[in-house]
Amino acid sequence: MIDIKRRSALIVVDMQNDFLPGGALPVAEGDQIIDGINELARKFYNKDKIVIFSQDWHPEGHASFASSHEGKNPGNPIEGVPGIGPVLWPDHCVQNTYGAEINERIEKKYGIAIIQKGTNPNIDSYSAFFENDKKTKTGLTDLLREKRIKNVYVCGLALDYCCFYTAMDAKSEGFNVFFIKNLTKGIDIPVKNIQNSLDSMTSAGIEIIEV
Ligand code: VGL
Ligand code: ZN
Repeated sequence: MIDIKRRSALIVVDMQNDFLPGGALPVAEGDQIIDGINELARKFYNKDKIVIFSQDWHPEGHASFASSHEGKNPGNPIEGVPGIGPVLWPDHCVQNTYGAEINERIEKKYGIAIIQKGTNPNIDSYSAFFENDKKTKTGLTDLLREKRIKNVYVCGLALDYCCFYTAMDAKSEGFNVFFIKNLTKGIDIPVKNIQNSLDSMTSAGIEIIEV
């Protein structure tokens, strides 16, 4: 197991039933990272370290759902709708449904906060820091600064969407960022999206690590 730096936050991204096998937008093998996340979260349950969960939390009829667009299916590309895309999704993580719940096997007791995102019906929010318009804040930066956090570790689902954007925004917000590759799984749509995401993070100065 890695040596975790002082003043570190672990962001556990979207470990919700809809992103797990059997869910509405399942990430292949998403369940295989649960035990490892719990084990790591326990190590962050410690002086000068914190754990934060994010939760995709859409209203019914959200603009990222294919069902909200006449003649579109999940996976279809969408262009020209600000804050939405590059593809449309099946209905998922609708507020107050079972699919939106963080999976019961995830040890939520280690967390100090749950950041909900994607609540604006017209804009998606892949990142736990900003909505996809890059303007509307979730409050995560302020929370981390208030807790005097310097280092952000990212794990969860999905590698090439919410984990990727969360890590990139953490970096641009001035944190030192570690992306825990073996505690995340990807969607890989469009093709090569996982590898492209990893390459972009490396170029941005994010350290890709395994624990
Ligand atoms: C996510 C697609 C749509 C994610 C959320 O958590 O990675 N992906 N909404
Ligand atoms: Zn979503």
